[in-house]
Amino acid sequence: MSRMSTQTESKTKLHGGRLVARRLKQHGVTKLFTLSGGHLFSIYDGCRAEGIDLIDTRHEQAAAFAAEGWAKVTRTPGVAALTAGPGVTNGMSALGSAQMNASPLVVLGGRAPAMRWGQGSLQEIDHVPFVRPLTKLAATAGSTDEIPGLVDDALATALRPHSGPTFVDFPLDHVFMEAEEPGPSAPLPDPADEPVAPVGLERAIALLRDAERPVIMAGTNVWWGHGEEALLRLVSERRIPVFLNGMARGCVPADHELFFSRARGAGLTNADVALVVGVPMDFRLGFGGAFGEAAEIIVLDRAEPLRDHPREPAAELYGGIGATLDALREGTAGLQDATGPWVKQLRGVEREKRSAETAELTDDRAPLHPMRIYHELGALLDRNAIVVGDGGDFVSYAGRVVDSYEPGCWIDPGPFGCLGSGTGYALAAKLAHPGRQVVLLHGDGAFGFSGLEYDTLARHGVNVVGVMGNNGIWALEKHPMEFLYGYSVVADLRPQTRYDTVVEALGGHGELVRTPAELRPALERAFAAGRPALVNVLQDPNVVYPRKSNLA
Ligand SMILES: Cc1ncc(C[n+]2csc(CCOP(=O)(O)OP(=O)(O)O)c2C)c(N)n1
Ligand SMILES: [Mg+2]
Repeated sequence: MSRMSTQTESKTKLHGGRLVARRLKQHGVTKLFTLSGGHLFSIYDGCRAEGIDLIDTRHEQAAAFAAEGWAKVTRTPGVAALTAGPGVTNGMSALGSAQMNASPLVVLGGRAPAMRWGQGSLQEIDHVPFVRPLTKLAATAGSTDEIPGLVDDALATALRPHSGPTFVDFPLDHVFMEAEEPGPSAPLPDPADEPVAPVGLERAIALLRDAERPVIMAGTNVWWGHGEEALLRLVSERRIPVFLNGMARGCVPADHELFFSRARGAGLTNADVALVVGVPMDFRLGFGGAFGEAAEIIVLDRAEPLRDHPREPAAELYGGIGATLDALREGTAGLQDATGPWVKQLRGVEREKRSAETAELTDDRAPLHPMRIYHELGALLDRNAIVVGDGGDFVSYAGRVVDSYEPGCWIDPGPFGCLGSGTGYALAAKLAHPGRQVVLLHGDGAFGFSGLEYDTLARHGVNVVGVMGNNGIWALEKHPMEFLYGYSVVADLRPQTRYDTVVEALGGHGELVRTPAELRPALERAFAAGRPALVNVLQDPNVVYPRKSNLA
């Protein structure tokens, strides 16, 4: 050990950065998202030697969100390397986000050298205590020999249920020195191996079998747990209306006869039995209050919850989502004969609510109504287009009206709600699926956090199409504050800023849209531009999103 080296080849020993890269490669990692820092040079050298692509951003936040986005669209670990000190602190919002989204994000940190620890090296700070509350594993490599095992552990722990972020940092001396590589490690955990929930099944089956108005409310862990096919089978064969949020969107296609979105209020409040799968009863479900008081709740998740359920479930199932959904389907033969009137009732509500949207979807005003923007955009989207949302009200509207037909097609920040996450997510989504449309919806406020990443998109030839709802305000804050106080502060932006010319200056294609008639041709040019593009759509700031609550 202990010879400083930047060589990539050595007969029996490899430098620490090469060891990092070899473990990543063995486990199928093909991209490393990063922003340069000397503490990371040996990891770059290792990646170069092992053929792992280095994708460099303009802010570590974007690198870390890109890694989380990679995880979201591939269901494999997304990996970011962040330099010591400020590199790691800049990645913390993405760690918080990944924790709430259960995203298998792996952050590799640079770190001041161990041999000088405590003497005041550049950027010397102990990351572990401040990333630990955000991660499932946070550790420092104690020597070069420890590196391979720690990288294996960080990847496997990130994937194991409940999935979530992990962190390892590498002291400069350890990651530049050499050690022998141990033999190959165990393969990463596979959700297909997760067994059926060992308890609760009989009770859950009994509840469902007697139901007349059953619903399924499914969320993000269905996607992480690879439960989408079993979910579709259960829904289709037992004819249970289904509502989706988070990363479960698209698990049942939007045009499936049992999929509902506008009828969610009616469905959840009037259900007699609700199967809540892969999603906590958090604010999005009114802490359980979204379901009627008399509803019997069956909870299914990949593992026991990280916090107590806000209301008592009638049955709890913790195990493989696919296996358990299949067992529920097998145990409830005949249920489909009972749900006909209920499905019909919800379909009526769904139809009525959808037709009530027509006026807004075709609204002629200039600057535009956000619904009109989505009406025009929707007409150009492929069935497997990936839509990333990053903004306030503009994205809330999208969440209501943009339909998903396949899972992994709707990417939003999730319950952490971090503005600025979208550019990293979109970068990763398009790198993972270069043949598919990737559309990035920006609020004009949100754009400020990561708009300079169009430089990253342009440098790496990643042709994301951005669509901005430019209302010159932080609408999701301005309107509620005016409602509460009769005035607003710190809620205004410059009106009509030419973010499209900013994107042009960064090497992209820009479009400015002032009227509805200009929008579709501008979108078509953006999709055909052969460069990352931003369609800057001037949007009416007076449109108030019909919001019930946003904080609790
Ligand atoms: C990092 C971060 N800072 C602040 C907020 C609070 N916040 C939520 S929505 C919003 C307004 C977003 O404005 P914009 O992106 O222009 O979208 P609009 O609501 O105008 O459509 C703000 C400031 C947040 N969610 N994340
Ligand atoms: Mg705005």
